[in-house]
Amino acid sequence: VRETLSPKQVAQALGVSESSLKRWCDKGLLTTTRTPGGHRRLPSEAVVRFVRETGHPVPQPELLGLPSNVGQGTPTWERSCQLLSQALTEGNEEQCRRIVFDLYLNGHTARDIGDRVVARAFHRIGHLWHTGAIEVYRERRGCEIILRALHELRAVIPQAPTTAPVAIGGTLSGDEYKIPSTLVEIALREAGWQAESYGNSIPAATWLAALQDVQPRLLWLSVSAIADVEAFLADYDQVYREAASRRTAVAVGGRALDDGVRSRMRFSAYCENLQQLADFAATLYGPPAAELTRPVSEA
Ligand code: B12
Repeated sequence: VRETLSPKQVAQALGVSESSLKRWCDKGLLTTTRTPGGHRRLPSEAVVRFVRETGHPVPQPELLGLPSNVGQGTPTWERSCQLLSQALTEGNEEQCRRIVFDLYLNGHTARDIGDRVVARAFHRIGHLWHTGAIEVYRERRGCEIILRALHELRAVIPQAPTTAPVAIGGTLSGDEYKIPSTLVEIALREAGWQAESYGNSIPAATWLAALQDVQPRLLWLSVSAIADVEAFLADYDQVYREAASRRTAVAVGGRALDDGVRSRMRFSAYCENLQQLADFAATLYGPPAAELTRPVSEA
């Protein structure tokens, strides 16, 4: 996704004249910036926001750096999930990007896309792998593809102001699962936070240093794999205690946190999905609702 665009590029992408586009900019419907030379530029996130709010068609999405044929038709959750798992296992990257951006441009939230399409598609893929229906390389390649698409999605989510609270997170030692934490970061950014994922397999000691240096309002830990429960609980306890002593909220989630493990942990919130995280995060910080005013058809 291109970072900033010229009025000409945006007008062509939206299939309107340059003068109509400039009128919309003057009316404040589209945010613009100026180059040092005084030329108007449009941040791509502002263009995406305009399309999501107005439902304006995008006949040439490639000019915005978006997948071709995006924004045509109204996608449904079930169909999107089915198409995504198929495209991921086939390694069809363009189709994966299209599915994600179709939903987003249609006004759906990134957290719903994560919960209702990405997570479900990977659950299907996990099942296909488990039953021997697909080779493991298809699953791994699918992970790489979705991570690239999610980074593109992240790039069009409006940046939070520097006054917004900071959230950091990732996984503890031994947990290589990248998709959940990437989704958490995106969901928190969408909720108006300055959220940054620090990545995977981070030892407890260095989380303590991060809590000290960054002093976030919220720490999230995603837990998809636990090799040794006792070692995990000892690591986690250190991190939780440090966070609690700094009044940093701790949100946890992930498929490895079964009842037995969870009952031995302390946390501010345990979330089964991104919607629950957004609901919890809103109790800590509530920026003016960034939700769309346009009604979105229930897919
Ligand atoms: C991709 C994958 C991997 C990849 C991940 C690569 C990467 N770069 O991320 C890697 C290579 C690490 C891997 C390895 C293995 N895997 Co694997 N893997 C998967 C797979 C297919 C997808 C995982 C995923 O990312 N899902 C997408 C996310 C978004 O979904 P999610 O985790 O449910 O997350 C949602 C919620 O849980 C929640 N959430 C999650 N974390 C958090 C955190 C917070 C703060 C919040 C608020 C919410 C939240 O929000 C998310 C969105 O709704 C799953 C299948 C499945 N059912 O998920 C198998 C699966 C988890 N793997 C499995 C297995 C067996 C393995 C291996 C043992 C295989 C092997 N023999 O080597 C190893 C073990 C690794 C280990 N150390 O434990 C099994 C586990 C079975 C079991 N009983 O536990 C599964 C279920 C596949 C299967 N059906 O058998 N795997």
